[in-house]
Amino acid sequence: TVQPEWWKSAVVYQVYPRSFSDSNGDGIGDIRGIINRLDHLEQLGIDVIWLSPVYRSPHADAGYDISDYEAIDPLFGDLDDIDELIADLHRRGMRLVMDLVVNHTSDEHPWFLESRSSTTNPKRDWYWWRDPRPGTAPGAPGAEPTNWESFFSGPTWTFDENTGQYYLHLFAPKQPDLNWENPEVRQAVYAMMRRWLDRGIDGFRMDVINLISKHPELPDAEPHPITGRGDGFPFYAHGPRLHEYLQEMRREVFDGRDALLTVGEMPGVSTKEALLTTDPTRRELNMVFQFEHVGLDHGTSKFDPRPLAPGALADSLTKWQDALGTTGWNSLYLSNHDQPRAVSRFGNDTQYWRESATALATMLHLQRGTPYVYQGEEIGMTNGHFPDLADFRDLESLNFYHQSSQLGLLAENVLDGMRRNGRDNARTPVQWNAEHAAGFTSGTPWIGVNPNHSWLNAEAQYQDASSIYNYYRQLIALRHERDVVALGTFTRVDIGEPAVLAFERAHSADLLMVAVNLSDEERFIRFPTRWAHSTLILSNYPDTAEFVLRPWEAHVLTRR
Ligand code: TEU
Ligand code: CA
Repeated sequence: TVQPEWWKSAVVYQVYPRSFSDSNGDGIGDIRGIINRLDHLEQLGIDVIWLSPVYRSPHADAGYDISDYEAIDPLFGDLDDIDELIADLHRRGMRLVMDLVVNHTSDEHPWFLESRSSTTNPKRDWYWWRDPRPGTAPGAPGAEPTNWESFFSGPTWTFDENTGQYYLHLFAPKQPDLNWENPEVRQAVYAMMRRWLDRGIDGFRMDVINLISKHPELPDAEPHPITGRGDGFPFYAHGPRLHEYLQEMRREVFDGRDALLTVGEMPGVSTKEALLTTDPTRRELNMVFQFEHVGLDHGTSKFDPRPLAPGALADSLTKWQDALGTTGWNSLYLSNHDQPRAVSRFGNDTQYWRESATALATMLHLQRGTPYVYQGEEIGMTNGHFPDLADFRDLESLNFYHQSSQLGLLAENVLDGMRRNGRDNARTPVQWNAEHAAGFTSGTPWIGVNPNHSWLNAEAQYQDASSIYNYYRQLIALRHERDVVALGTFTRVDIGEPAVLAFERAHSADLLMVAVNLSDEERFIRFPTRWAHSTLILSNYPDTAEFVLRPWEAHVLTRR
């Protein structure tokens, strides 16, 4: 029989380097800081680190704006540090996946500097240059070639005086979109990827990879009554050549190498597109990050959060389990550097902090797919503390705030939305101990440390058998010990309580039943009779009560 791919039984841990661990006291995390903390990850049992960008960058979007794909930003260290990290990880039996941000570069990347220098430059066509809209004054509002709203507020086009044309940027003006229609662009990207793999890395997390193929005609969107701009998503996402590009990348970069981990970040992806991308017979990617469950609480925008209906999260995740089934493959995540903290968003970070953090982890890690742990999640870190506007750092939040009065929104409401759903929540320093700056830095951290580090920190959890950290260790160990966790089928079991997610996993004769109460209330439950004689193998409460799951209680049962 064929061995299943290694990444099916792996657990990935995302490191956001800026906020993980600072080794030199400048207040910004760095690669040496990661090397110094590898015991924490090895003890946890994780198999892979996904490292957010550490490449040379002007940091307009915290490193997701890259000016040199093959150099390390001096803020984070140098190539020797990366080589040491790779060697150290491999020595410990762990792997390294790097972030690949190739929908766009920085406007300071030499490719773009050349491209913008003249309309006849050989790299002109490496980016999306277009004339102003006919009959308008170039550079004036409304003269943009399309009316699309960018992810970070404002138009997706910036006028360049020098050549009288606009360039496209789906994100910030400092993040011009590469033109993947041009085969030279694709070959340059593939060559760069091959050099990283030759260096010894084990895969890529591909930033907004579903945006690389655009609708070639660039049609206008339905305009918003105030801004005149609209959502161009149908025209710049999942374009006609996406799957062709992914298959080409597979051939040009991955073929002939040991199995790698490839995960595509795909905001707005449908189950149908995700299945096309992850069906192994189509030879594209191993898995994708879908966004449905992290959009459930969005109102008119992500900064207008709405309460979640009980069961909404469970229903959405179940839908994805069923849709990808045994053909595709899911990546399982509740948080990352772009999302608020999972325990604050989906759990109860006060009264049931420990219970809800462990319940959510149980629900996620025992589904079919590859789970991702975002740094700090394993100790139950909560949303940050941002009393004033000046406490925020992220351009997405700040840009939105500055254009919000135009939209008739109240500043205080927008600030509240930023506190709830802003990306800075995930970017406060990892809380290592109760000391200065939570042990993250000896200097002044680039963003405020959460004051709750006095009690919420890694050191306090290592020795405590009932801690969130030690619960994650058990969950991860379970995946490594029993094939059913990675490879079993998933079947939801309706136990008549929408706030309880119960499901069976089956792999040959090995069976698991997982039941998680995703609410603050006690819920009565009855398992199907076939589970009458079973063994409880994991729970997040110290004892069990019959027929009832207490708030955020999780049970894992097995039978043969
Ligand atoms: O994010 C893409 C994305 O669509 C969103 O998650 C985005 O961050 C935003 O929150 C939408 O409201 C990826 C990266 O993960 C993110 O950090 C980058 O800012 C972005 O691409 C651009 O590279
Ligand atoms: Ca540093």
